[in-house]
Amino acid sequence: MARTVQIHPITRIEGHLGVSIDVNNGKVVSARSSGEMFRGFEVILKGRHPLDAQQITQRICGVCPIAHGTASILAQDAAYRVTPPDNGRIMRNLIFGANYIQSHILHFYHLAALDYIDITAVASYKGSDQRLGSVRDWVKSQLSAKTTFAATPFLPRYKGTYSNSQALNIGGVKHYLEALDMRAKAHECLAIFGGKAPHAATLVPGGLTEKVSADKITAYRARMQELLHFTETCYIPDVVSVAKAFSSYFRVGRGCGNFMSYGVFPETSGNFLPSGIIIDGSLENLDIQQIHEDVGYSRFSSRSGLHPSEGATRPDAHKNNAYSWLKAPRYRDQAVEVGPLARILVAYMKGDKPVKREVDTLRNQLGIGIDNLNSVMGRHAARAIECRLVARRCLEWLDELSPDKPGFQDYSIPASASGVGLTEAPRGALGHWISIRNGKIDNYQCVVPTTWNCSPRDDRDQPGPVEKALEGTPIANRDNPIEATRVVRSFDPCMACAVH
Ligand code: NFE
Ligand code: MG
Repeated sequence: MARTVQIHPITRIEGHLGVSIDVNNGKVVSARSSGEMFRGFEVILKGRHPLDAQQITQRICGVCPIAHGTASILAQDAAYRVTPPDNGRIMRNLIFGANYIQSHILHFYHLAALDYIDITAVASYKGSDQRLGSVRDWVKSQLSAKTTFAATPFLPRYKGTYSNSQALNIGGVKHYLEALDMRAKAHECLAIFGGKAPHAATLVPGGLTEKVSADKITAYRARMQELLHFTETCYIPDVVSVAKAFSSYFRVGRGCGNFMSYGVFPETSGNFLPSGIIIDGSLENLDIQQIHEDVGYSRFSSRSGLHPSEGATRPDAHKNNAYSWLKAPRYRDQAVEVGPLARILVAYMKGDKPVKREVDTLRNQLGIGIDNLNSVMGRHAARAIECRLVARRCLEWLDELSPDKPGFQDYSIPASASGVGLTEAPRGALGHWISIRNGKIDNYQCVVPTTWNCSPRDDRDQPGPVEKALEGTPIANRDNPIEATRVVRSFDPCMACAVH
């Protein structure tokens, strides 16, 4: 008989996620993903001045604020019919690119790597690195403590198989510490054109309020070169080492098989990472009219199945059968996975040359097929190669800036207007829908990456992408469901965003 195992809360993710899995004969037979804690940003925004939106929505999250700020100003660009000049478009890309890199490094080292790297191996570290020495002394004190561990990001942890390579374990912890410095550098890049980090002050419809100058370009370039170097010499090699040591995870965590990208980083024509949807096994152009959000199992009494342009958010904490504060977004009634893997697969299927080169190099290194990317390790690998692609492109964008030209195009705000802003947050497809009446926000709806990925069942009882990916996961020990947490973390969930 199936036994239900609760993993609640899931640690080392952003926000409050509970997962319940039914395990039978050593495998997950069904799963439920619950987003906890109502937030209410869509309610807060009603009646506000439209220009408050890009500041308020950035507060949905401290990890991907630029994604929300960007979606908001794109929605307003559309509503006010304004097109930013090239400098504005490029500075927006530079801010967003820095935020991507910060987020991807955070996810691998500070959230996911400890599922694979054995922190206790540092107890035998004999080298002279001071910071590693401090970690060693702390690990030793924890291992010899008679009482239970204090809760930390490292210990306690689930029992399970961790890496037995000293090089990977000690190197991984060393890079964990260096990654903290790298994230600070990425935030500095963001602040050079964003004014401050994490929540940028300069994002406005029509472009950006910051001006281009040679010293800003130089300051950004120096830091971005370091970030690219770290990505190429630490992040990608560490992901490859983990992937080789845990290669069975190229067959675990297979998702729903549908992948969507709205496209991101606008160029003079098209996007650096293209839009598209892989659905029913083939690549299609996006049609955002096919998006709706169900609330059959979500704690909302507003109508189910609404398109976001007419979306409604009425919380109902005690609704029968509801088990999540996430709505269930669907495309043509189907669950869809979003995120770096979706972006990379869409670009790959579109024949994007730089993406194809990265993916095929990685596949040769690891001896895997394209189908294996739909997995736990595939998601980590896609995120790492995307980090390199974005860092390289950021360096090129710097050369496209013109210090003597403006970054902002003026506009006026109509009394009534509406617009949609579609972009790709680090975790996947993000859309903001704004409608303005009498100069105030009449309705504002966000459909967010982790809402797609961690959604509960829809009105047709179809599971969300994470729920689906958990099905079939082998669980060696029901008291230590480490395999399930590896599946969930591979999606890099952010419940703060997902609930919004
Ligand atoms: Ni709070 Fe976010 C990203 C957005 S995820 S991290 O990336 O939008 O739902
Ligand atoms: Mg919403």
